[in-house]
Amino acid sequence: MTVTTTGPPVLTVDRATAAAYASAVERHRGLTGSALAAALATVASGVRRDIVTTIQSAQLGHIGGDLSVTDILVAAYWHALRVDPTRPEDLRRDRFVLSKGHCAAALYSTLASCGFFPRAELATFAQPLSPLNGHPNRVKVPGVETNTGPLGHGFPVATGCALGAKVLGEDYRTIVVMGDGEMQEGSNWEAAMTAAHYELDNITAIVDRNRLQQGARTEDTKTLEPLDEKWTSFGWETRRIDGHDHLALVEAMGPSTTGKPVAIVADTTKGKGVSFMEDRVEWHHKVPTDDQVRAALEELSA
Ligand SMILES: Cc1ncc(C[n+]2csc(CCOP(=O)(O)OP(=O)(O)O)c2C)c(N)n1
Ligand SMILES: [Mg+2]
Repeated sequence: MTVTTTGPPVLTVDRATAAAYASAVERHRGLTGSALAAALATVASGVRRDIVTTIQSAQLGHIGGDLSVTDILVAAYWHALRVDPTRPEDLRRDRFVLSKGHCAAALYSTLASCGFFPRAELATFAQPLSPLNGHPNRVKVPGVETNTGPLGHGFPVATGCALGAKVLGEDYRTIVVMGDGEMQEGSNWEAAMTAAHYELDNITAIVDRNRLQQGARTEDTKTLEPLDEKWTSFGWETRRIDGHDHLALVEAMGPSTTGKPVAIVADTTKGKGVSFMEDRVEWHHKVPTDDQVRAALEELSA
C-alpha cells in the first residue's frame, strides 16, 4: 500500500491587500491629529470584528486579551513598523513579537488586514491542519517572527533580535508586546536587564496593562505597580499612556531619546469595544454565543 501525504497548507501573500496596505501606511505617515486617529480607528474596528468572527468560527480563543491589544497592534502595523507582506523574510524588516501568544487571533486578524495572507483564512483558525494554530508558529504563518504561547519567552527572543541588529550593524527595530500578568515571569526581567546592559535603543517593549490575567486581577495575584517605575529602575526609558489612544500609541512608539531601550506601559481595558466583555475576568477565554456575536458586531460597527 502506498501512503501519500500532501503536507499542511501553506499561507501566501494576498497581493491586492498588501498593495493597499503599503499605500495606506504611506498615507498614514503623512497624517497627524484627528485625521490619523480616524484612519487608525477604522482599521482597528475592522480588526476587532474579524477577531470576534474568528473566535466564533473556531469556538475557542482569548477574546478579552485580543480586544485589549488590538489598538497596539494596529498602531504598530499601520504606522510604526517597516514591514512588507510581500517580503516577510526580508533581513532588514522590523521585527514584531507578540509575547502574549494566546492572543493569536488578534495577531492573525492584523496580519491578514495587511495582506500577509488572505483574510478568508481566518475562518480556519485552530482547525485541523490549519497553519493558524491557537498559538502563533513562525514556520507556518508569514509575518510571525517567533513561536509564542508559553508566557515569558517572547520578550527574551525579541531582545535577541534587537541585540542581533546591533551585532550586524542593521537598523531594523524590534517591537514586543507582553501581557501584564506575563510580567510575573522572571525571564522577562532578565531580558529587561540584558537590553539595558547592551543599551538596546532599538527595542520597544509594550505592556498591555489591562489589569486582568487568566482568572483574577493582577494586583490580587502579585503586585505589579508601580510598573512604570520598575521599568525605569531597570534602565529603560519609560512611557505610560492610554493604550487605546492611537495618537498616544504612535507617539510612544517613536524612537528612544536617551539611548536606552523604551518601555511603554499601555493602560488598556480587557474586552475593549464590546461593553459586556469589558473588564470582566471570565472573557479571558469565554466564547460568545451567536446572539452575543451579533451584539458585539453591532457595537463594533457603530
Ligand atoms: C508559562 C505559562 N504559564 C501559563 C500559561 C497559561 N496562560 C495563558 S494566558 C494566561 C494569562 C495571561 O495574562 P496576561 O499576561 O495578563 O494576558 P492578557 O490579560 O492580555 O490576556 C495564562 C496564565 C501560559 N500560556 N504560559
Ligand atoms: Mg492582562
